[in-house]
Amino acid sequence: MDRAVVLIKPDGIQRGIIGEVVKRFEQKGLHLVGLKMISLTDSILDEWYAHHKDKPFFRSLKEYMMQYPVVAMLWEGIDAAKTIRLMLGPTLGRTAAPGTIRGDFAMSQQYNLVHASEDEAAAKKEESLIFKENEIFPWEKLDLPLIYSDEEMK
Ligand code: 3AN
Repeated sequence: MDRAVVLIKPDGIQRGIIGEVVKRFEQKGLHLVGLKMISLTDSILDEWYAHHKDKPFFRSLKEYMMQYPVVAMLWEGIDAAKTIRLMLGPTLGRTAAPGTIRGDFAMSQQYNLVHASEDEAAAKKEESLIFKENEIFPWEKLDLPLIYSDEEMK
């Protein structure tokens, strides 16, 4: 199983969509192994958004991400990052298809409510920036054999 980090960003917290986001990933069959509220810091964000550090929006992106706390989640599943990013829709909310989270709730490029790790490598880095070992709970999810075939789980 792969993991992906999801953040409900400050605008998502203000818009009251925490339950909606968790509900969608749960009903999809993803497995929640970490969940907490956290205030992101300048140094976490420097690493988190290192790939954006030369962009003109870097400073305002960091200020926005520190304005209110975020809800951080760690989800497991086969191709977790890819699946979750499909469920989010593209970065620019107003171009996201209905049925996706951004398609249903977002209009903006910056205020696009939810972050998800881009791929497995990004997920590992983000997991280590946010979660301590004792904040991750790999509990046994009893319905996994109904979500994946034996072949897929090998
Ligand atoms: P995604 O959130 O879809 O992974 P990225 O990694 O390109 O997209 O961007 C990270 C965050 O940076 C976005 N969620 C958004 O808040 C912000 N962002 C991206 N592009 C812009 C932009 N052109 N202007 C302002 N903010 C942006």
